[in-house]
Amino acid sequence: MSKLKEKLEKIIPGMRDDIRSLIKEHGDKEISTVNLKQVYGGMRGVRAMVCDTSVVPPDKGLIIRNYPLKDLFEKMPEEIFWLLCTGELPKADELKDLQKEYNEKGGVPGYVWKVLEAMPKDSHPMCMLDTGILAMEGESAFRAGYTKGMRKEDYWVPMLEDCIRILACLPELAAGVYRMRYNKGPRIAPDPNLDWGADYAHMLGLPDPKGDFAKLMRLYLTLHSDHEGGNVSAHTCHCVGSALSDAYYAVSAGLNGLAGPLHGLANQECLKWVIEVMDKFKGAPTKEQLEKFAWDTLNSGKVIPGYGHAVLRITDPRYDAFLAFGKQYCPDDPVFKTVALVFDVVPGVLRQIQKIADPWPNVDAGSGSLLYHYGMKEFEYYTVLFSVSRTMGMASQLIVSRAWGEPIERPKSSTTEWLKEKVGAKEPVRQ
Ligand code: AMX
Repeated sequence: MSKLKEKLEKIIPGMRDDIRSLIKEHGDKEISTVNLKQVYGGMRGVRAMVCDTSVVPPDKGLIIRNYPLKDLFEKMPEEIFWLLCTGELPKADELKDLQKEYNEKGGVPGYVWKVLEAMPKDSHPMCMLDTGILAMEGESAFRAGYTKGMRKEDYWVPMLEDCIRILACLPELAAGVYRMRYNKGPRIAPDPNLDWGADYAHMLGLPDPKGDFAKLMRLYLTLHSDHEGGNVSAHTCHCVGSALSDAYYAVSAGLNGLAGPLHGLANQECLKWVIEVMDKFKGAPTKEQLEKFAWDTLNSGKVIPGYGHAVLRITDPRYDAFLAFGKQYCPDDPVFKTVALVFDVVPGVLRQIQKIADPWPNVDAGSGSLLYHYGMKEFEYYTVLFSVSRTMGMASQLIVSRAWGEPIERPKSSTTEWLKEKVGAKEPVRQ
C-alpha cells in the first residue's frame, strides 16, 4: 500500500467523525446570509461550500493547510499535493514513495495520442489537454468500483487511485500536447530519475543547460496548485464530482472552466498584452506610454489581464514569488522588465476606476514573462501549465470530499420574478 493511502486511512475516520458531529450539534446554525446583489453577482462572498485544502483571505492570499504560501515557495509540487491531501508536509520517505508511485502509475496510453492526432491542427492546447484526460475515463477505478457496488465509506480509495493516475500522466500528456500542437518534433519520453516538475520541463524539450527552467517549473507547479474551493475550476470539478462522476470527468470539467479568459486563460492574454505594448513602442515603453496604453485598453471596453481578483485585495503573493524569481534569474530580460514596469503603473490607473475592487496584480501578471524568457513563446499553451498544477488542488478536494461522504451539490435557483416578489419590487402574483 502506498504511504499516502496509509496516511489517509489513518486520518479519514477522525475527519468523518468530526464533520458528522459538527453537523449533528450545530447543523441549524446560520453561518452566512445572501442578498440580491450577490445572487446576481456571481455569488461573491456567499459561504455555501466546504474546502479544507486551502483558504484565500483577501488581505493575505493563499494559505495551504495553515501554511502561508511564502513558506512553501521552496517546496516540490509533490510535497504540496501530499500537504493538500493530508494537512501535513511529507517526511523524506513519504515524498520518495509518492514520487515512486507517480513513476509506476504514469504512461499515457497510445489511444490518447491517436485521439489528439485526429483533432484539428489548430485546436486550442487546453481543448487537447482536457480531451486527453477525458479520453482516459475508461480506466477509472472509481467507475469500476461503483459499478461493482462498493461501499460509500470506500469511495475515496479508487478516487485516490484515479487522481494519482491522472497526476502521474499529466506532465507527459501536457508536454506531448505542446510538442504535437507546435510541431516541436517527436514526444520526449519521461525520465524516471527526475522529479515531477523537472520531468515535465524535460519532456517539453526547451533548452535548459543550467536547470533553471526546471526550477521555474517546480515553482510554477507549486504556486498554482490550489486557491480554495469557490473559483470556477475548483467549483466545477467539485460539483461534477459530487454527482459521483469519476475524477477523469470531474478534472476535465474543472479544467474546461480554467480555460476561460477571466480565469486561467488570463495568463495567455496577459503576456499578449505586454508584447503588444512592446511592439507598439518598439521595446520597453516609458511610464507615460504605458499609462496611456492602459487607458486605451480600458476605454476600448477590455480588461487589463493579470490585474484584479474576485477575492484578493492585495498583490497576489504568487505574483511576488514570480517577480522574485525573475529578479534573480533574468533581471535584464526586456519582457520581464516591462512586466515589472506594468506593476509600477497599472495599479495607479485601475485605482482611479471606482468599480474595480482590486487594482493589484494576480498570479497571471508575471508568470508569462518568465516562460517567454526560457523560450516558451506559445502564449496559448500557458494555461496548460496552470492546469497541470491546479489538478493537484482539484484532485485533493475530490479525495477529501469523497472521504467524508459529501452529498450531491444542488443549490436552489430562483427566477427573477420570484426575486422581485421576495424583495418587494413587485406585488405577488395571485393564482
Ligand atoms: N481591468 C478592467 N476592468 C476590471 C479589471 C481589470 N483588470 N478587474 C475588474 N474590472 C472590472 C470588472 O470587469 C467589473 O466590471 P463590470 O461591473 O462592468 O462588469 C468591475 O471591474 C468590478 O469587478 P471586480 O468586482 O473588481 O472583480 P470581479 O470579481 O467581478 O472579477 C476578475 C475578477 C479577475 C474576473 C477581474 O478582476 C478581471 O477580469 N481581471 C482581468 C482578468 C484576469 O486577470 N483574470 C485572472 C484572475 C486570476 C485567475 O483566475 N487566474
